[in-house]
Amino acid sequence: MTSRDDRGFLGWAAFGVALAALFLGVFAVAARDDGGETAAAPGGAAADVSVIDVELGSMVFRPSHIMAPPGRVQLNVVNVDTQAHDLHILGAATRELQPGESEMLDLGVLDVGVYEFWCELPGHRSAGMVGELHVVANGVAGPLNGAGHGAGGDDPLHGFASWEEKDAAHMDRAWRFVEEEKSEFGGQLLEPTVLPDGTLEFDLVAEIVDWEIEPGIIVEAWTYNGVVPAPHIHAEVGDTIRVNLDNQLPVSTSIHWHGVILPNDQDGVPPYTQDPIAPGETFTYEFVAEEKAVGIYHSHSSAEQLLNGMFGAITIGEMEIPESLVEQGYAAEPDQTINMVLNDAGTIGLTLNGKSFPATEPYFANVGDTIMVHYYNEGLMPHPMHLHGPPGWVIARDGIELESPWAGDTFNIAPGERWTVIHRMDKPGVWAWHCHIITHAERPDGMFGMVTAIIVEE
Ligand SMILES: [Cu+2]
Repeated sequence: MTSRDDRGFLGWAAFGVALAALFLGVFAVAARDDGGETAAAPGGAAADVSVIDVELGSMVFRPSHIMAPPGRVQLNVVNVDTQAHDLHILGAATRELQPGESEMLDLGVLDVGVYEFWCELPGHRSAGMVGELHVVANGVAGPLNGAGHGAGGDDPLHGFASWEEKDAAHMDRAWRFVEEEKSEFGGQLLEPTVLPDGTLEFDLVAEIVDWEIEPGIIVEAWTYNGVVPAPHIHAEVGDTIRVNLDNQLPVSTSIHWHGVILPNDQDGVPPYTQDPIAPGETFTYEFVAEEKAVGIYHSHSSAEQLLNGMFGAITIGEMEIPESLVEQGYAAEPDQTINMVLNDAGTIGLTLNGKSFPATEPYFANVGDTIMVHYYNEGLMPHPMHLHGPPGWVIARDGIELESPWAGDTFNIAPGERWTVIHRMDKPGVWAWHCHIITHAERPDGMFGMVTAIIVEE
């Protein structure tokens, strides 16, 4: 991976102070209630044991989707139902628990992956008693959706000796965002080869690489061209797009062009529209860009491929800023357009554009700039994205321009959706930008995951 310091970011000390103060204010009030307990050592050392509460309810696990960082995992299984249940996972199981009974189930040391659990009593599994444990590199012990209640919320110091020590750990992570050298970012524009007939030809290689999501946290990512997100493909309406996909994965694959209008045989869904692309094979997709799009291309061959990194933006044409907003002082053409791909599972974990804070990309703007943000959710749950400061206007949903834009400051992007939002940055400073499921943005030793900031200069 190449190092990157082309913006003089290390000189942003003054903003760092503002950043730290800002983040303190934001998260100091956020209640820690992630339903789980990570035995984090003071100073933010990695967790040794993750203890997660799971309730056995009426044909349901609560929560049904749980998350943990790699390492030793224990499930505190409690039967709150009026009939017996058990919990099976990874060759381990609780005994048959009667109403009111509980058992601590030790799963041992787990590596990154998705592990199914279920109740083995006759008929219970098919009635819905199934769930998933997602072990992700930057995971936090608890429900995957960050909601719910459980053990671990009793210690406001989260294992630190004092509030000063806890603050120091939080400030350290915030400062790292400012001071630490950033590694390679994915999602850069992919330059096509322009053929004599005008066709834009793009080359993609599906391959597994080591990808740094946070300094020191390197995961096995499934990628296009070795980066997460995959390179950004852009064309204009009317262009012919040709994509050569070289499959260097150990399994078959395919690309679905989500949100792009194209002929059925280019839709990338084996076996309906094509055969699976075998390991070592190359397959060529070709279609005319018929309509504007804010699309996402991704593997349609397994959840693992997609969640572990095989996703990237494909845009056709530009979303237009409505005249009604231009009249209010927004620029007719954005000063900058930002693609922000959201993920929350697989090896990539809780990330913005394949990076977890403090490794996330900082953004820069000048006072008065109009920025256009395309959000793409490639994860398993909605993420309410919140940029501090100016409100935003949703001008397009899923690449379809709205007749009436609408305003807000928090936008709940569901899996598969793409929202286009306009902001005018009218006040200088460091403006935090994060998912507002707070457990996707903060953990006991400070901010992590789905957090970045935009730095606005006079
Ligand atoms: Cu979130």
